[in-house]
Amino acid sequence: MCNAGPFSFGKKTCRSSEKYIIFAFWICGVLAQLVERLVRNEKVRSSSLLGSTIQNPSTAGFILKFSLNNKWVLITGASSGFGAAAARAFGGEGAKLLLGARRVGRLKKVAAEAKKSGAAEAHFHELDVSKTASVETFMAWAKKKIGNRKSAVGNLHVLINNAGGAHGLDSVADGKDADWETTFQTNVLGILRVTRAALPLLPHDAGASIINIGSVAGRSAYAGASAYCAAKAGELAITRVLRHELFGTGIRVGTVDPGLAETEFSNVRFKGDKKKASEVYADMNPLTAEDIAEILVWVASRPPHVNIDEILVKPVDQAETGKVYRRGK
Ligand code: NDP
Ligand code: 8X3
Repeated sequence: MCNAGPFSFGKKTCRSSEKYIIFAFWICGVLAQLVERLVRNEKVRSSSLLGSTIQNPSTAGFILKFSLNNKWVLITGASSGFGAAAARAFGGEGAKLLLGARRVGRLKKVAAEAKKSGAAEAHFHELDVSKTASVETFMAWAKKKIGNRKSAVGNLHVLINNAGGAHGLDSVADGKDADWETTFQTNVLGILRVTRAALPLLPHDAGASIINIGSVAGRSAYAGASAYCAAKAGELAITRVLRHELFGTGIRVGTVDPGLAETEFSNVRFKGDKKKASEVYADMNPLTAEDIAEILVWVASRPPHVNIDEILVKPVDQAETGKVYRRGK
């Protein structure tokens, strides 16, 4: 017999077969400890870790990440800006995409880009979030795509309520009804309609997420943005209400609130006036659509027990809504 100990066998030398047996026992012990530690982590951290992957075993413990590979991700307003960049970014994670917006030609292009970046599937369908009938038709289509998984609950893991924007920069005194109405129809009622229709598709206790796109405008005021500030404050309120209403379901709810980002946003706000739109970002470094897409992927891929409630993200050159540092040329 030789002395115990994994590698040092004491004074006596073991025969090589005994060494192998002891080494095998030692390896089994280490593996058992690792598995036990992982199981303990899962029990503590989450009621269900379906879809989680062990990303990085380290001395600090296991870092768990919710894998987006082959998960269904629905993005509204996917034809440009944040939505299009998010489609490419979630595609890069191997997700299965359901993309909606009014410009179907643009969606087709975005879906092809997302496939190229690695999406397991990328489907698109016309969607106008300002119309209940359109939202319901879109969600019926989405349900069909996701397919019957022989389960009462759905299989949609990520809903991104991104469609929206600002219309005009008039003071209240000069405000136009059409601008105000469109702003509320898309940024506020759009989120409510899409979320109501999508909720039956979101599985409970399985790491599903609803991520709404808010804005710095929902947290502070600037002249000319009364309806937009009110609408994005409404988005923030809806997100917080959903957090209460979905409490206990395991469905995560959060908002990502960007500052100035160069997309088609200002072009839409100024109704196609490209000069006015480009002045918004002149001589400063705005956020990009990709910056936001990366954050969306990060939020959705946290372990299922982690809810990122609210993220406020601004360019370094923007301290407040109206306070922008212009660098000069
Ligand atoms: P874009 O104008 O590039 O994208 C807006 C997207 O929303 C488009 O895909 C558009 O698609 C879609 N959309 C607009 N109205 C509707 C509708 N009625 N039904 C369906 N889709 C609609 O701008 P951003 O990417 O910047 O904007 C995305 C979101 O981010 C918006 O909610 C915006 O308020 C918000 N935001 C933007 C910031 C910025 O500085 N850029 C900062 C903070 C928040 P289509 O026209 O094809 O329907
Ligand atoms: C868009 C950002 O500052 O133009 O929501 O309102 S801002």
